[in-house]
Amino acid sequence: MAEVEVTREGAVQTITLNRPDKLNAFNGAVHAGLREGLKQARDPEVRAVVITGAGRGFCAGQDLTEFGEMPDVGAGLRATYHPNVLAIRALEKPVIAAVNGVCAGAGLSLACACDIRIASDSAFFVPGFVGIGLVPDSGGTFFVHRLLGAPRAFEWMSSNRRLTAAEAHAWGLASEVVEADAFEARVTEYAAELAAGPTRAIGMTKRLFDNADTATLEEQLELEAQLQAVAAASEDFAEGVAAFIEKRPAQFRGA
Ligand code: LHQ
Repeated sequence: MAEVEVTREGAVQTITLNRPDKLNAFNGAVHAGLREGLKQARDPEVRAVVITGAGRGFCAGQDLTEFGEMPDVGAGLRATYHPNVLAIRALEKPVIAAVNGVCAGAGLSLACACDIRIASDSAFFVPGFVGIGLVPDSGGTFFVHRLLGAPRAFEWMSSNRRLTAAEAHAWGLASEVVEADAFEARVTEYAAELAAGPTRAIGMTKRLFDNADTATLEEQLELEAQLQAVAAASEDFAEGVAAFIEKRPAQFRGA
């Protein structure tokens, strides 16, 4: 069976990391499968993407038994992890990390690179890196810092403390925690809701928030004005206004 499975249900594409006996740890095949899945997700018919894991893990980070695949660590990161992290940020549509279980190391970085994290109550989050004498990579410092703020991010990432799903929720790392039995159904429902939204506006909102991290107020105002002009010219805006006036739910088409 493939190390990464890509399926599509309506406008939702699901990418499932599929090495359950290794808690879906990354190896070359997982990187390649994820890359292919993210490439397919560029299809305009796809309006929401879910990344999840098979079995009891989301992803345990780098496969430590196949570490030999990467004799030059810096080059290895650049060639494997980086393109996928950048591809998630470049997708102009929402990417949900459906954190079904254990989430560690570069698996934590992957979840944090996504736009939204929903966690099963059986999931837990652990830095991993410091546990084996490494620094956070694959965007771990970038995203965790932004999600939690520097003091909490540093304290956590230097401690290797296991966060329960409830703690992750309290910290704002996960937007929602769902009972394990109801998790899949809730993810399906949530992804379908997002996929029925005004995808271009949601995608541009993502771009704006990413830009806001480094922009000045003047630059941000300017980009907002530019992208609002694009949004205001979209079919979905016309539909949104018509639906409001006609007092009916909008039927967005992502166009
Ligand atoms: C694994 C793994 C794993 C292989 C569980 N590899 N088998 C990038 C590239 C360059 C440099 C290196 O760094 C990176 C980025 C990184 O991601 S570094 C961080 C790598 N990840 C870790 O250090 C986490 C290692 N795993 C753990 O600490 C634990 O397994 C966690 C806390 C994730 C889960 O603990 P448990 O729930 O107690 O499960 P377990 O430890 O029993 O694991 C289940 C199985 O999965 C087990 O195999 P076995 O044959 O004994 O059943 C583990 O060996 C295997 N597994 N993580 N990363």
